[in-house]
Amino acid sequence: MPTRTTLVDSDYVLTIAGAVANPLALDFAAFEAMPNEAKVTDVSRFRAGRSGDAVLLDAVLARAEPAPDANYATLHADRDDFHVSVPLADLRSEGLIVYRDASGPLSLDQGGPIRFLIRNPAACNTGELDECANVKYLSCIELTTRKGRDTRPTTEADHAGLHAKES
Ligand SMILES: Nc1nc2c(c(=O)[nH]1)N[C@H]1C(S)=C(S)[C@@H](COP(=O)(O)O)O[C@H]1N2
Ligand SMILES: [Mo]
Repeated sequence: MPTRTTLVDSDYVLTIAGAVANPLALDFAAFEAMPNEAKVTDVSRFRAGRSGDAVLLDAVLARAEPAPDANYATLHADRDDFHVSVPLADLRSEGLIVYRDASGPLSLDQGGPIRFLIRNPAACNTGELDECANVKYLSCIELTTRKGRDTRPTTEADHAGLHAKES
């Protein structure tokens, strides 16, 4: 369960930080203002049960200008202290940032206001880009040279525990 049940202004802002020439702080209006070719509408096309519209991770990173030695992306969810760190090269073409649904910012029960989504994830705990990397309540994408913090569950028991807590 999320630690807070209410949302504060900073929950609506995604920061892009670390090994980038141009750090960013993106709010709802900034996502909306991205060009159409940077957008993916209706992510239920990729993932049954998910809803909302997204922007391409790659389009956001292009604005942030990753440093040549940025090898890893760490996806931070401050809200519940959940973190995932994956190789940037693998992630670039797969990553979507879901930020809205039909009525406005993505709802909390969908993992909003901002949620990471991998187009074709591996099953939980079977690879770097697995379902567990679909980080909810995304607050920051941090680029680094080496692998960063990763709190994904690694055992079946931890998984069962985390999933029980989610539902
Ligand atoms: N912030 C946050 N994101 C998270 C998690 C979490 O505990 N906290 N669990 C992950 C795991 S282990 C999985 S399998 C998926 C589950 O997504 P779903 O509940 O939408 O099916 O969310 C991932 N994203
Ligand atoms: Mo998971």
